[in-house]
This record gives sequence, structure tokens and C-alpha cells, in this order.
Amino acid sequence: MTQSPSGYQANINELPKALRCDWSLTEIESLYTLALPELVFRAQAIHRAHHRNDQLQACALLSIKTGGCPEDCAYCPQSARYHTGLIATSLTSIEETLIHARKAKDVGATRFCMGAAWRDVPHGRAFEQVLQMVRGVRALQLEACCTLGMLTDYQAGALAEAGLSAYNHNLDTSPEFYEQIVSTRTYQDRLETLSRVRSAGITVCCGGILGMGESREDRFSLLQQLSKLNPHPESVPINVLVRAKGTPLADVPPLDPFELVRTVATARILMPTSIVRLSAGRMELSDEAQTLCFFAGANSIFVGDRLLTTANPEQDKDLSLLGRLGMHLQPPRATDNQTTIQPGISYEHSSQTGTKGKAAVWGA
Ligand code: SAM
Ligand code: DTB
Ligand code: SF4
Repeated sequence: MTQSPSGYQANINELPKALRCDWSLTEIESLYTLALPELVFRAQAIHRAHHRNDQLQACALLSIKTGGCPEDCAYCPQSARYHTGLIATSLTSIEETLIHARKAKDVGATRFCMGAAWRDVPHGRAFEQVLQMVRGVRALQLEACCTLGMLTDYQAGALAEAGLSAYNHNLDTSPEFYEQIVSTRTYQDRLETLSRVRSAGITVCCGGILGMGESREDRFSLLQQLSKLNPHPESVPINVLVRAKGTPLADVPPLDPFELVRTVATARILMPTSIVRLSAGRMELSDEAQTLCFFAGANSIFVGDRLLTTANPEQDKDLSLLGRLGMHLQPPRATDNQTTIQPGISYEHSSQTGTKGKAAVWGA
């Protein structure tokens, strides 16, 4: 028997012996298509063995450079190719960014993510400014995450040096469906960016989007691609498409929330130690559907009333739901650099001491 962080006594024989990067499509399909109670049960057993099941990590997002993006990602309101009514802005100042980071910390976020509508990370002053933002966020003892598009080895190294905790770069969907969604960069480009991030010693945040008209097979294949990354991404954001007016996907039929629950549960089973983040799309999910996702192993949400350019549930609504469930936001960690340490991987970042939690928001 093994004692989990939640106090649950798991039968070690039920748990995977080691993290696996070789899940077959047949195995993934047979998990995903289990009767939902059985799938959620298996996901919960694994979740409880590796994570506290009464806590969620709260992350906050800020768009540091909005819109005007040259890429053609069919889901994205920030592509310059679509008439979405979004007003493009230049890079936010360091001061403004850090004001947002402080506010995020005040409402209980322990990770602050900065997103830019770039195809790739620029060189020169803009990049220096981003490095300063990363240093400033880390000085607040928050985890710092960036999602800035493709980057070079040099830029990945400089971000690591500045203390970046994680880099978000999503595979978005299966390799098979990908060409219907993005034509201006390849799946291979994405894998290469992820490899540069990993080589620089930054933890990887990589997931996808559901509800873009993909088939179940595409979801199996996306999950396989994610679990093939070795080591697994420390962070796996599962987004539900936010159907933005003016984008090619504006009128795609809504996703059945049970497909989301199945995807979360399967991700939890395939990648036991990763943080599975219930990311975009919560505005259209009922409290009950979100709760099922938490039961299935999702252990992070974005807090604050904005994602990058679209709405997110109000803080009061989230806190009220967590209160009704007897759950809490995860307090800052004493050593805050990584959300999950993968066995056998050494990380270069120095530790910093976490701050004391706000009793009203954080749990024990
Ligand atoms: N431009 C950079 C890039 O594409 O890597 C970083 C920002 S981009 C907005 C970050 C991620 O947000 C995308 O990879 C996609 O997975 C997600 N995203 C964008 N628009 C979305 C939408 N309408 N619904 C759900 N997720 C979305
Ligand atoms: C991720 O996987 N989801 C977040 C984060 N990474 C950057 C972004 C969601 C964006 C949703 C659409 C918007 O607000 O523009
Ligand atoms: Fe640009 Fe990123 Fe949006 Fe694609 S997802 S259009 S790269 S901002």
C-alpha cells in the first residue's frame, strides 16, 4: 500500500509501475471508451496516488501582446486573417504586466502565464522586455509561464536563465486533423519547439483543444502524441474551443461535455504525474461538468475574468464552486520552481521560498 498526498491508501498493484511513453492507440481507445464510471474510477485512483484531490492550482493569464498575428490557426481570435473585431495592441510594459501579476497573486494564483500573439519570439528589445517580465514575476515568488510561439535555442536558454518555470506550446490536435486547423506551421515545428524548451531545462506545458470538429480518433491520437513526449509534459492544458465570431470555427457544434471528462480522465491515466489543466472553455461548462473534470483528475484552472482575449468565470463563482465541493486553491509551494518533478530529470532553477497563503482563499 502507498500513502498518497490525499491520505488515500492506494493498492500499488492497481497503479502503473512506471511512467509510460509508449501507449498504443488501441490501449488509449479502450480506456477512453470504458463505461464513464469505470473510467473516472480508474483515473481517480491514479490521481489520488500522485496528487491531492482536494486542491486545484490557480493560474492567471495575461495577454502581453494581443492580436495581429500572421498565423492562420482556425480557432484563434488573434489571427490577423479573420475579422473578429479584436483590437491589436503592442507589447505591454513591464510595470503594467507586474501590476497584473501582483493582482493575480492576491486572488490566489501561484502561476502567472504571459501570452503573446506571435508566430515566433522576436529578437531585440521586445525579447529583453519579456525577460524582464519573467524576472519580475519570479521575484514575486510566482511560477512564470510564457506562450510566445516558436523560439530558438538561444531564446529558450535566455528564458531559462531569467527563471521561466514553464513554456506553453500546444500540439492543439491530432497530427491527422492538424492540417484542417493550421497551415502556416507544421506539427513537426511544434514538436521541435517543445524539444528546445525541454533542452533548455524549462518545464513543458503542452496540451490541445477539443470541440473543433475532431473525431474521437483524433482525441486518442492527440493523447498519444502528448504521452509520447519523454518525459511527459509537466503540464497538460485541455482547452475546449471558445467559438470566436469571425473565425472559421465560429459555428462548429458545441462539444459534449462528457467527451471532455473522458479526455481529462484518459490524460490523467496516461500521464499520472502531470498537472492536467482545465483551461479555456469553462464559461460554457456547468458546475457539474467542471466537477466531473475534477473527479477525473483535472487539478488546475485559470482564475480571473479573462483568459487571453475571451471571458473566464468570475472569481466569486469559482470560489463558490470550490467551497460547495469542499475543495481549495493550492497554496504556494515552499520550493516553487516546478509543478511536478519527473523522475530522472534534473532541473537547473534555484529554489525560492514561497509566501504564506491567504486563509480565505487557500486550503490547508
Ligand atoms: N501565439 C502563440 C502560439 O500559438 O503558440 C501563443 C498564444 S496562443 C493563443 C496559445 C494557445 O491558446 C494556442 O495554442 C491554443 O491551443 C489556445 N487557444 C487559442 N485560441 C483558442 C480558442 N479560441 N479556444 C481554445 N483555445 C484557444
Ligand atoms: C492554453 O492551453 N490555454 C490558454 C493558454 N494555454 C495560453 C489560452 C486559451 C486562450 C483562449 C482564447 C482567448 O482567450 O483568446
Ligand atoms: Fe497566432 Fe498563436 Fe493565435 Fe495561432 S494561436 S493565430 S500563432 S496567437
